[in-house]
Amino acid sequence: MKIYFCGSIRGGRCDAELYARIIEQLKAYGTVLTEHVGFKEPVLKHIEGNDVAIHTQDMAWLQESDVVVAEVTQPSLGVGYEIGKAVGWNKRILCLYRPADGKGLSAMIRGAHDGKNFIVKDYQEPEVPGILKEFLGSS
Ligand code: 6IA
Repeated sequence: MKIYFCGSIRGGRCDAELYARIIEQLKAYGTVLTEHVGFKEPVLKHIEGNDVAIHTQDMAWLQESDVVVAEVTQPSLGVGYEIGKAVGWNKRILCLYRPADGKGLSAMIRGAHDGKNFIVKDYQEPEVPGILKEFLGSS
C-alpha cells in the first residue's frame, strides 16, 4: 500500500516530531511516499528545491497513492490543497485533528467527513495506533 502523509511545512513546524512518530507507525502498513514531512529542519532544508519541482513531484505521489493520511491540527495551505486534490481523485482520506481550546478545524475539512472515504478523527496521540489500525487494517 502506498501512503501519502500530509503535514504542515511552511504553515509551521510545531508538530514536526509528532509527524515523524505517526509516519513510523504508518510504515507498518505500507510505503510512506512523503517521509520527508517528518524530517528535522536541516534535512528538510537540504531537499528544498524549486517550488514547481516540489509541487510536480508531490502531485505525482499523491496521484499514485492508495490512501492519504493528514495531520491537520497545524493549519497549512499546502495540506488543505493536497486534501482537496485527493478528494477529486477519489482517494480514501484520514484527517487527524488534536482539539485545543480556542481553536477549531476548518468546516471544509470537518464538513467533508462521510464516515467512509473521508474520515475526520479528533484524537490524542496515544489513540493513533488504534485509529490507524481501523482505517488501514481493512485497506
Ligand atoms: O503549505 P505547506 O508548506 O505547510 O504545505 C505542506 C504540504 O505540502 C506537505 O504535506 C507536503 O506534502 C507539501 N510540501 C510543502 N513543501 C514541501 C517540500 N519542500 N517538499 C516536499 N513537500 C512539500 C519544502 C521544504 C521547506 C524547507 C520549506
